[in-house]
Amino acid sequence: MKQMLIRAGTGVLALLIAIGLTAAAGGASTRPERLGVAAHDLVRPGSSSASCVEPSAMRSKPLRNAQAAKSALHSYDDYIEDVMAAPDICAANIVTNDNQVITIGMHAHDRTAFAEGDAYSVYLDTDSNAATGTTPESGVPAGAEYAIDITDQASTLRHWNGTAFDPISTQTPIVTEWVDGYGPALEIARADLGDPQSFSLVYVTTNGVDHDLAPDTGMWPYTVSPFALTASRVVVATPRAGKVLVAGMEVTRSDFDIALDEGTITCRAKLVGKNLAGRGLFAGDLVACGWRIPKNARGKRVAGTVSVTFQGVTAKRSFNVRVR
Ligand SMILES: [Ca+2]
Ligand SMILES: [Ca+2]
Repeated sequence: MKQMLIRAGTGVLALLIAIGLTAAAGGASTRPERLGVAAHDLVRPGSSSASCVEPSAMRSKPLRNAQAAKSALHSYDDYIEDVMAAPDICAANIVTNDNQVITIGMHAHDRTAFAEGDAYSVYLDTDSNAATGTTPESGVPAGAEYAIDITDQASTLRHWNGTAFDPISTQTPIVTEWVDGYGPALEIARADLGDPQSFSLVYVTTNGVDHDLAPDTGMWPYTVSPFALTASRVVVATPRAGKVLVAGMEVTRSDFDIALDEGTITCRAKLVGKNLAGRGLFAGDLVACGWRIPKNARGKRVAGTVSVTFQGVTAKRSFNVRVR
């Protein structure tokens, strides 16, 4: 399963990191202190109702820190203890997007796994018009064009045909996993939802005739953001003749406010107009490049760039230093 998630994309895996469950993700390298307020502060492994905020703190707002002003990560909180038998949706329900997928996490604080009798769905109003789509009934909110039914490892999609839901196949499988200490999480291709630029959503859990709708009335709005990479200042180690010159930068991805650790790195540098051969790698939270400096280069200048491209987006920084 983990391998499948890694192959399928970073979304669910990154969600594990974003909510502070790095260990469950199999050793991802992002450190908790790099997370924003993210659900890191709201969710802990084995969380109980105590980790859900009080109703007075109900929020629907972007999760962001000063460093990642372009964050796409949003968190939504539901009341707890508003159910009889259905899984109780809690705080820190998460939605985010990159250029290809939308990642949705549902925090069910009183469950530890998918179980017989429990059902989980997300209803989406993809034309942001509550007057079109579903008519409300028990366990179904008004205005939805799509419903994702979340099941172990593979979820399914239904589309509203005007009077009822039709099951539809997706071009890309809806990658799904139960995140320990949190609840179900999935990533769905934007194209499979008609690539909406904004939508509203309602989380629904069911057990028997009991439901938890989150929010209780209406829907939570979400606006899709263009995927963005934010590069820090480039840091260059003291360049010495005959040694490897190393330059690196931190690049934050907008979907999870975490360091980018995938993509294509390009390393370019010139020593007085002559190209140096470079090599790039992801090292911890850094995108790093290395170039071997000729032994006779002392006192000469090296001008270079470190760049990384992921999902068609490039982050690039330049430097110009004198060889010691
Ligand atoms: Ca609830
Ligand atoms: Ca609608």
